[in-house]
Amino acid sequence: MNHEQLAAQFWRDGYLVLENFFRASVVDDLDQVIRRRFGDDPSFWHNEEFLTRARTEVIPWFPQQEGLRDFDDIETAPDFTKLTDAILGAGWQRLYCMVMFSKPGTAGQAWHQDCAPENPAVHNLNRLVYTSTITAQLGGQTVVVRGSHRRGLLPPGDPEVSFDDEVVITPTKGTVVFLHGHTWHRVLPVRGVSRVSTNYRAMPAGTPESITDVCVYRNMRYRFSTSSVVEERIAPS
Ligand SMILES: O=C(O)CCC(=O)C(=O)O
Repeated sequence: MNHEQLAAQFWRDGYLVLENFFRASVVDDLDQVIRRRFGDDPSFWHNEEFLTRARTEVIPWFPQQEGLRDFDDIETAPDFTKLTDAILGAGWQRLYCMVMFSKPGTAGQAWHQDCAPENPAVHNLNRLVYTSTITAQLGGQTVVVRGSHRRGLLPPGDPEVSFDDEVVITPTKGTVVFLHGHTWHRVLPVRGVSRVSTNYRAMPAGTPESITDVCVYRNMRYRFSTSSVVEERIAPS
């Protein structure tokens, strides 16, 4: 694996898709841990205002913060770390491991940037691991706008309307997606079965740990720590 070449591709496009990065046997075990934890019909974690306004129906879980060690091996896998070194440079830090679960028949995630893009040097890095295969039929594909990590603020507008130049990613089991926090991205509605992704978020040296507290949607900026809208970007309907 040529880490430097892949890092250059990441910085050109704002994302990088690596199929078969992890063996099925490695991610199958994690998928079972995740699905056992959530069961068939978990309750939402975010409040009603967020679910409605953000058009984002996802339930987060931070397993390492509960002392679960099952998620550590992936995080310390040599190529995973070396690629992060090549992308973020010396002194980068891990943020947290967040599993995201969406029930069938839910909205997915509307367009967002994980953090404010005003300062291009201050950002997080999503390191998404897919433990089960997503298909167009099942829904839940991840959609990005190539190069948008260099285009500044996600334009205000309808949270879910397509961009002409969007790219739809349909990850298979074992795929890893590295995604810049300023890249405009979303998750399509989930239809067939529940959808799972596991995000080992990281950040460059010197980035504040609160980097992902305020998320930018097309209709608002939302602060997770206080569960509040901190900026209306279009008039609420
Ligand atoms: O689950 C995915 O594919 C995307 C996750 C995402 O949008 C995020 O973590 O900000």
